[in-house]
Amino acid sequence: MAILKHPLVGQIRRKPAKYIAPFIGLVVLFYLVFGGSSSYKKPNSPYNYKKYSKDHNDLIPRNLPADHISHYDLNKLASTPMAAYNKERVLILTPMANFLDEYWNNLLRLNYPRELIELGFIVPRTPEGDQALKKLEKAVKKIQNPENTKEAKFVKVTILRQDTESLKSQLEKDRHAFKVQKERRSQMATTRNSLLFTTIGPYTSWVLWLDADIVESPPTLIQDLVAHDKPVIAANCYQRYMNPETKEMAIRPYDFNNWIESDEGLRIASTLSDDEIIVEGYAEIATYRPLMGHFYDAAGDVNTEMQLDGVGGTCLMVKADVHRDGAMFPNFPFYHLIETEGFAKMAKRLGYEVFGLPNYLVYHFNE
Ligand SMILES: Nc1nc2c(ncn2[C@@H]2O[C@H](COP(=O)(O)OP(=O)(O)O)[C@@H](O)[C@H]2O)c(=O)[nH]1
Ligand SMILES: [Mg+2]
Repeated sequence: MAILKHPLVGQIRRKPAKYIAPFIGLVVLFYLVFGGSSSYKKPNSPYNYKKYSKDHNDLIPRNLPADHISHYDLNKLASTPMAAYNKERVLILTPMANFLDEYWNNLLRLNYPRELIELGFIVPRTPEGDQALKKLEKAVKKIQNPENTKEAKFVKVTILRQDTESLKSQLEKDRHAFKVQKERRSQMATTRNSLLFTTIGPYTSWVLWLDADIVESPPTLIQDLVAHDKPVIAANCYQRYMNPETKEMAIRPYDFNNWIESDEGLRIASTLSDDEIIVEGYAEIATYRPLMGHFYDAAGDVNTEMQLDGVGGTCLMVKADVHRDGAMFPNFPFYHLIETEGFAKMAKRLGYEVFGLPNYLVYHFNE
């Protein structure tokens, strides 16, 4: 081998330290300058993260015997209409760009036993998210404080800081613009998936998706939704507003993602290329799908059910097995649908039925 006879190889063999030490120094310097900075990306937010000692890990339960194994029999894990009676755990999941006192107070008014409710939040890494996080932490600490013996505590609260992109502007006119929908809905899908897959446990029976701007619902929300015993069921999300003509408060539909597929919707989908999506509620794509928002009947039975093909995530109850079987929020066009509307399609493809309650109202904040 000619290379072994090279004079330089001979010199390295005689005085290895002289030649190898500078080389190692160079490698270390390169790592410090480039390696360190590329693996650690400074967040674009002023929020200070607490430094944890290396051995700190909240996820490892303490004082367990070394041979401890957790057993969960998923056959015995049920999601029944008598959820509270059967002590079924409900995981309430909220992606949170803003913290609203009205949302929190409404959450605290829910009268499902708190020792059966687990909360999960995901907050974007934006200055707005920093504000939301601070307020949320303060509110959670107040309730969960062991010295607060007056109020019942939630069995567990998880707050995640998002590691994926968010829209720069969360103003209603910007986030609702038609041209940003694919990007925004795809980001929201990733966000919802991160939240779901990090919080669902082997003991979770129900997942309630509740947006951070739902400010009013019946206190019996959880009991009412589970009572229908449906794999997926959506409340009808409305909004209160001042009617400029009558000068009185009135209500109007807000969430247009709860819909029944139409022939025109299917026809439009058949003309689209693989990458294209349909988002409901925009004049740019008139699908003529019947929207649950328009089916509200003030005099009707609050328990009226209707089958849906698309759902929104504002207030949506899901049997945990639907998610466990693999139904998630596609952040890519799935049958030309994305995020919560794609989730409904995926649940249906997995063999589950999807429902809505047109006369059961919850209210979205009015910006
Ligand atoms: N984590 C996270 N949550 C978000 C983001 N954008 C919106 N949200 C939350 O996701 C939910 C739905 O978003 P929202 O903007 O209210 O949708 P809209 O009501 O359909 O306009 C709300 O609870 C928001 O607070 C985001 O970028 N990251
Ligand atoms: Mg909203």
